[in-house]
Amino acid sequence: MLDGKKTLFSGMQATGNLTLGNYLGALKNWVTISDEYNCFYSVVDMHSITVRQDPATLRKRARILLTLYLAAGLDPEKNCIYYQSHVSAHGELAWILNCFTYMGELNRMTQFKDKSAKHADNINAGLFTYPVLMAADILLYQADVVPVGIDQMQHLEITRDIAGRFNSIYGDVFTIPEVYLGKVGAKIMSLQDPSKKMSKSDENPNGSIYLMDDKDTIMRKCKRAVTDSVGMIRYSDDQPGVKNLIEIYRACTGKSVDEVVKEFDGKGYGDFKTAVGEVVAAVLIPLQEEQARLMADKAYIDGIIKGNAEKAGYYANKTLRKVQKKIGFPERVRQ
Ligand code: ATP
Ligand code: LTN
Repeated sequence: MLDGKKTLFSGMQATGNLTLGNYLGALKNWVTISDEYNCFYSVVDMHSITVRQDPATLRKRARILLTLYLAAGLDPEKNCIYYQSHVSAHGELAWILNCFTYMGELNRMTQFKDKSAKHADNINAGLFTYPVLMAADILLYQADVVPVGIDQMQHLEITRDIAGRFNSIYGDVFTIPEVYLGKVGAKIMSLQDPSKKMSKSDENPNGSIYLMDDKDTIMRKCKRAVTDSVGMIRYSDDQPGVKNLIEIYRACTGKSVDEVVKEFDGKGYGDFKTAVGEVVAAVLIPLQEEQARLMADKAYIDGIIKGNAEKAGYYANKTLRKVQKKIGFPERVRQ
């Protein structure tokens, strides 16, 4: 614990184009809670290569993601924003934790099942041990809380299990992290199929609003969103499409469900969808402008990348050395 504050860790993969789901379910919550914690926010590029990546595209997307963290409002002086691959302790701890994780545990992970079905030609060992690297990310910083969307809860559970197992053998080495679920926007669904989460790897681009979509595209996608034939704007599981649009509207405006339902009482789906498009655009367009401004300031961004990697490395190595000592690796010789 630093300055009496607890520690928070989270990360996002630099794969695909980020969606409104990533923003409302993750990034936006990160900004809201960042003052309360000592925060580490990583661009988890090592996780990205569990799926084949084009090198130039990965590099570009990683930088875009890092600047999006800043554009969303995370202050790089107060929050440690860095590339996972710049801190070698992640890979080192992941190897150690691999030896404390059971195949059976990893076999139960739904993300592994989903991703191996999607990438049947490349079911690599990294995809299988992905949650172990994620556990290493979190445990290296002794994180107390980890804000993620609902889809990542299972990975948080396995992290807690691995940490508890390690601690029960070697004493209190790791802080056992708690999951932090945002109250609003924890699961934004696809606009085309409200039974599926909005995802950057969806083949149907109309299902997702991308953070970089222009206003016309945002409006078009909202207008085309799948609803139902009920014709009433209600927050009900029987109307998953409408419920999802209400969720998006309230996450973008800060209004409550009741307020939204009242606001659109008696109105048709057409008006409602247009209003959803407007509030989404009002959130995304300024974000895009700020991201573009930051991206152009190369020296400033490079300074953040370097300084924060050093800071993250300092904390990560402290934990790594402790772990290495506990498990019996030979001490380093100091001259
Ligand atoms: P992929 O399609 O590649 O699996 P993804 O869009 O699901 O990617 P991740 O990189 O897995 O995104 O997630 C980054 C963060 O965004 C995580 O904390 C995740 O829980 C959150 N997130 C992703 N999609 C949604 C969504 N539809 N609603 C709310 N949160 C989401
Ligand atoms: N698996 C996460 C990304 C991720 C992460 C982490 C999130 C990697 N390491 C550590 C929180 C903490 C995802 O796909 N969203």
